[in-house]
Amino acid sequence: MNDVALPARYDFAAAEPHWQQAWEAGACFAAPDVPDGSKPKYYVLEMFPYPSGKIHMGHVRNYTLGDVVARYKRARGFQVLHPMGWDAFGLPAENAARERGVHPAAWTYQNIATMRAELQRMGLSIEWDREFATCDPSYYGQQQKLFLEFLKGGLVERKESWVNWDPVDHTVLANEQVIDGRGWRSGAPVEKKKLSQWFFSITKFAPQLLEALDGLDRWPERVKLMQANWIGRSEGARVRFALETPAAGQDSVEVFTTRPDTLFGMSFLAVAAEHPLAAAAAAQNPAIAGFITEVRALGTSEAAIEQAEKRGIDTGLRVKHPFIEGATFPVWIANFVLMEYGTGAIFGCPSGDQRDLDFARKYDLPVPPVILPPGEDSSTFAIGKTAYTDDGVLYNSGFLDGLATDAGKRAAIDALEAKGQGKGIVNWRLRDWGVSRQRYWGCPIPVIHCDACGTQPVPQDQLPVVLPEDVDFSKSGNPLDHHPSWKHVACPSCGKPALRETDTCDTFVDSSWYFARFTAPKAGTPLVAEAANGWLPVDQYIGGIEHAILHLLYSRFFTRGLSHLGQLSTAEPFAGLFTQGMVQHASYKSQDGRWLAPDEVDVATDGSATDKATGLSVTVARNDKMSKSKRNTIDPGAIIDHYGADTARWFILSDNPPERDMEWTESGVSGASRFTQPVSYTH
Ligand code: ANZ
Ligand code: ZN
Repeated sequence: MNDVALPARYDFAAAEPHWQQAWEAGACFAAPDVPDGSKPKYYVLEMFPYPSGKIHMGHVRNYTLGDVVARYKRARGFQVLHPMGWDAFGLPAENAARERGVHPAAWTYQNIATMRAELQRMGLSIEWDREFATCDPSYYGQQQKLFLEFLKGGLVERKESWVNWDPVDHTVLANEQVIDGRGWRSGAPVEKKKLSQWFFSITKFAPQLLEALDGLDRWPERVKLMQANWIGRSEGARVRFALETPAAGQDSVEVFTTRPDTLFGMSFLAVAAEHPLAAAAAAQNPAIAGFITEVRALGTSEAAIEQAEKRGIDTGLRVKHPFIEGATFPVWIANFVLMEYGTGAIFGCPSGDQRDLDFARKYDLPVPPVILPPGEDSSTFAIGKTAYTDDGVLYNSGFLDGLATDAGKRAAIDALEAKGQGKGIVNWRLRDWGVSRQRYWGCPIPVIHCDACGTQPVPQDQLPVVLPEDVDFSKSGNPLDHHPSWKHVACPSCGKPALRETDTCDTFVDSSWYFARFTAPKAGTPLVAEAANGWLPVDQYIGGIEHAILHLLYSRFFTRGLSHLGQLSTAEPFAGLFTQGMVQHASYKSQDGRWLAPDEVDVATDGSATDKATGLSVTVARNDKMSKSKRNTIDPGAIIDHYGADTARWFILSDNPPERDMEWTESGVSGASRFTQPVSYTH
């Protein structure tokens, strides 16, 4: 034992606040407005938090990782920018208003105050002077300017689109908010509806967004692959099929296919439920109308459509085959054909496509094989329950016989083009980004609708369009829409009474340029060129894999848009991306089926556990996702109270490689605590 008179324990509770205040007083983490070139610049950023109420262990891991990079780079002589802000608009604040009568702004700013204090206790080397929340008028007002610049530059447009409509809540639902065909809040069956909405023209940059992925050499391959699939470049053909008898004012139907080589394996044509031919057929036949209503209840989510059983109905219409003289095929309406993709119509080739095969088997449609797999004999090869989707050699295919898949595609396209019945095209899966939301707690879209003059941008001297504070959440629908006066304005062009747009922006818009705003967070313009061009791109961005697609893609689009409009010299926002794993925790279930919190059990060294109250053994699930319902969340604040921030940070870094999931354990954190004791004395 040690008999020297050292304090019994390193006193983190005194030391940590002491140093945190010293850093603050010395402005130790302040970055210059513009990197001055005396040292290399380094911009490190963690995905900013949504102010939900309290920080969680995922935040602790995320911000600790970024902090280590920031401190390391500073120590290595870099000029480091390391800011923090709040992704503060969104539905939970409105739900709090409806459920508890608290104003969304009050709820949000209160949560921000709590979470800021928690983050500050973590001792992160953040330059708090740059902090903003996206719900500050000084932020969203600048965003409105950007919206109008994108509008002027042809990167925003208003168009009709199909949306999931909740008939009870009177709002558009995102696909994730449609659960089993019903609105997530109201439980009402969702309708598909056509609405005029604002769109960012992300598809204009589809080729660039895809090609530039190759240059992102400090991004995880997995994320790049997910983005590439989302953008979804498909080479194929449009093929026109003549209708035997005209319908819906058309004498033909166009399909998109990636496999024109399989045209001789066709057994039906299928259109989406929203296709004009489907509507024409429904007008003649109530059974068809009924089927269409059922399909619409599925919503617009691709995942839901993918999982649903393949179903269809014959319209009675028939089309002629482009190559086989005299042959005609039935036109079906099928639930797996999406109106938003390609032309909203397909030709079904059951032997070469699994969905088509499932469909053909269900409705007893023919399954002519046309691709012979390598090593198979054409006299014995047969299709059972599995379609053959790979390459092979064409047979039963007229002039294409004997050609391999690629040559067959080219030959089919050449023949279609020669006959004027089709053409080779590239199709993109990416859709334009619909940003209109019928919600209060978001950035107002800065336009005015005038009956005489059409859609008018809000004049610069009337920006920002600020959210009204006196709003009524007791009615359903958008509070901005039923506010008594807010939307009634004079047309900026003719001065007659006009209506303000009452839709607000998707909150993904707010997070699509915040990293650029951090470079000049208080400027009276959205960006300051020298600062933005000096600091961007972000050298190291850190966040969860759940943002692999939308947030990162929208940010890439915004940056590209800004550079297209001459506002930025860089086209990519994030040079390096790191996606961290989750923080998990064991969960404990008692023998009578109750979830027990970690402090209600005794855990043995072998990981088994007993209920403190009853002494009975409990079922332990290791590495479970932290969730309130399983009572296995760990509160970072309590950990810092007990062990100090350094211990929490040390454990979260030392346990497992940062890209992997890690398990938070009591034994792990107390081990980390013992480790920090001797190190701390060297302060
Ligand atoms: C005939 C065919 C034969 C097809 C075959 C595939 C295999 P990707 O790669 O995703 O672009 N398709 C086209 N439009 C569709 C829509 N609106 N809804 C549902 N499916 C649609 O897929 C293109 C293929 O998906 C197209 O090629 C088409 O089916 C189908 F042996 O055409 B194929
Ligand atoms: Zn007017």
